Amino acid sequence: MGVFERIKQGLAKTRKNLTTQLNGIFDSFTGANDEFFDELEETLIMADVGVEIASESVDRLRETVRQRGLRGPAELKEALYEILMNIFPEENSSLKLDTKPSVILVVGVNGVGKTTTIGKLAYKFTKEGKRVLLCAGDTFRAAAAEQLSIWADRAKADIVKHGEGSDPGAVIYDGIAAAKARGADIIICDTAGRLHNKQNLMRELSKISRIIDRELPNTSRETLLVIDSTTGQNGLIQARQFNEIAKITGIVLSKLDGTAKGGIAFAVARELKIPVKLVTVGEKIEDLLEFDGDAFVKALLD
Ligand SMILES: Nc1nc2c(ncn2[C@@H]2O[C@H](COP(=O)(O)OP(=O)(O)OP(=O)(O)O)[C@@H](O)[C@H]2O)c(=O)[nH]1
Ligand SMILES: [Mg+2]
Repeated sequence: MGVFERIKQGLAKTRKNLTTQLNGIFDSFTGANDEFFDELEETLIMADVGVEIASESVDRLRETVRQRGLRGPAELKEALYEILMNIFPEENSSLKLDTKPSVILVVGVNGVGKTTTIGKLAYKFTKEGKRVLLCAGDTFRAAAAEQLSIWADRAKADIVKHGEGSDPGAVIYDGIAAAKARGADIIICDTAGRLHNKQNLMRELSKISRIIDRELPNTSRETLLVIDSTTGQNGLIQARQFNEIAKITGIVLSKLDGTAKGGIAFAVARELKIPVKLVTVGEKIEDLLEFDGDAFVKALLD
């Protein structure tokens, strides 16, 4: 199955909701009148696109219709497609991992899909022939390292882990040493999503970050924030908080298969000004896709 088909499948719930409604609006098109634009705006808001983006997009569509004298539903749909696509930044959203080793630090609140995403990422890289080492930096939750070990096995990646309650900084330190000794291409670090309080989490993440900087200066690093797309606009609040703690270089929008409100991708792209780099569309090891704004919008409006 091609990437486009997989994103379409991953968006099945959103498509059933948003796409069906959009098609309904365009099919019963009787003219570009207030009623039409109001309905369109409402539909976009319901899909979690965000009030601001919905109203802006509809205003721009109104303007485009006027300027270009658009009449038919197909023309309008094409114009909407262009407007929505422009919400995603032009810049290349692929991971920048140019050095050996490179580091990916994965952060996010508990349960969003960090560990699962790491397993999928590891699999993607080992399939490309890369040597991957996972660091079990979530020492807070008892079963966390065990869960990561299972993914390491599946993905044929190495893993460095310590016991529960140990210092995640020490795990990262050992992981980096092991990666250097074994000639790993990519180090992927898991982190705790839940600590006793925000200060602890902040301290822990900045410590991990400092150790990476110190032990691997001039190394490509991605700090990926995983946002659960089923939590809707709440994910945006989390993202702002994490961005204060660590410099986030990319967003992973997880569980896109589990929501009818995939419009959150637009809100994330626009409001955070951080590129969405990956999406996950299921619990299986291959359910990770590189994000492509063009394909995403096409899959929604197709
Ligand atoms: N449907 C669906 N479920 C997912 C996806 N990604 C992860 N999950 C599920 O979400 C749950 C939490 O995933 P984890 O990877 O353990 O999340 P985490 O962020 O590591 O959680 P903590 O370690 O507790 O902070 C698991 O049951 C996963 O199977 C996805 O893309 N789609
Ligand atoms: Mg985890």
